[in-house]
Amino acid sequence: MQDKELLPTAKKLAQGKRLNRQDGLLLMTTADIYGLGAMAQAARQAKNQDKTYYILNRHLNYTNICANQCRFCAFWRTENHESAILLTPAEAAAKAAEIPQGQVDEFHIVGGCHPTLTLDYYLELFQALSKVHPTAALKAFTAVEIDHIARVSGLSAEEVLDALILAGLGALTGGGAEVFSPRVRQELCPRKASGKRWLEVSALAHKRGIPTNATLLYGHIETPEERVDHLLALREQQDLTGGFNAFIPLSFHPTNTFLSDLEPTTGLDDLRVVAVSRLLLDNFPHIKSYWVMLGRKLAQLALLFGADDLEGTVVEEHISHDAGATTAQGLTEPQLLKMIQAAGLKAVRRDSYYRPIYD
Ligand code: V47
Repeated sequence: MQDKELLPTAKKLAQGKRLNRQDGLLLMTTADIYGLGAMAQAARQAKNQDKTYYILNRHLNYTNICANQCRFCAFWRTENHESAILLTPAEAAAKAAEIPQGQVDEFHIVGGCHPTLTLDYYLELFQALSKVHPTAALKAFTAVEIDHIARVSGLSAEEVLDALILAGLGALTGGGAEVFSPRVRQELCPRKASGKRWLEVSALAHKRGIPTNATLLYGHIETPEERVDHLLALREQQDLTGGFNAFIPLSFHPTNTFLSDLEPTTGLDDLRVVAVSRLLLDNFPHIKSYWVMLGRKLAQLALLFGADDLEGTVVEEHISHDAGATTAQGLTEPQLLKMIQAAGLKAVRRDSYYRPIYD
């Protein structure tokens, strides 16, 4: 360990003790990336051994029309914009029908917060997709979308979740969490549901047996303290409800956003956030290395810095590509296998609930 200041934290980890805010801040600011990485990798090994998960999935964005218009986002459009998109359920089903049977285990469905679509649209979307691929799980919407759909439909979030669950909802995605700090939210996404509400809606899903994911959008105006506090708020919620499956750090992509003057994140900062997440989120089963945003090479390296999940085949991605991501739109199963196996790890094809399909 080069950074001797990390020794008390390392000792706590060796004794199986939980890290606190001070530990988190030291880890989030140390220059000792190898020391940090070694601790995170030990935690990954203890939790998941060599297993590295991936899924055959499709990302499906049903609309980019969004009432929130966040300053960090290049994906949203106003309703009358020439590149505004709103798929009808039939159009979404036609896209899904292009996928051969057995080649999709999950639809990852997210969109903008559309100003007028009500619950019926989302139920029809589920119905249409399930008809084409009845065995694919519907991992759909962020906690922010659930809150938004409820308000537009004149319903409670509980009612929306119950109706979606009856229609086949299997899990919520982890987006919309951004940074919980009210300061950051006020500056970058003032119209979006608060961090407190994001956590509340996640808890409502957990109480109904619906697992969810969580994210942190980092690398813009947030401070190390705000990163750490975000992670600790997630850990606290997980202690209460236990329904989070994976945490996904999302590296900010500035192109075409209101923050386009900012530099993208560095590789070392990306690895740092993965590693610190693994160490602070001791009650999260999985940390995802999202290759779409990290890039293939860094995503592979992150598998040796605490991450144990590579997301999946994805196939079509708009949110980070609209913001300048230069990664492929999708990867094939052999490409994912090569990344995992070349890191000396054991690839496990999973379903949406982290049950092995084969390994
Ligand atoms: O909610 C928006 C973020 C999220 C930008 O749950 C940006 O398994 C970077 O949540 N640069 C959507 N990020 C992606 C997401 C996700 C991805 C993969 C897997 C899962 C999962 C969830 O992307 C948004 C927002 O936080 N985002 N704009 C940007 N310019």
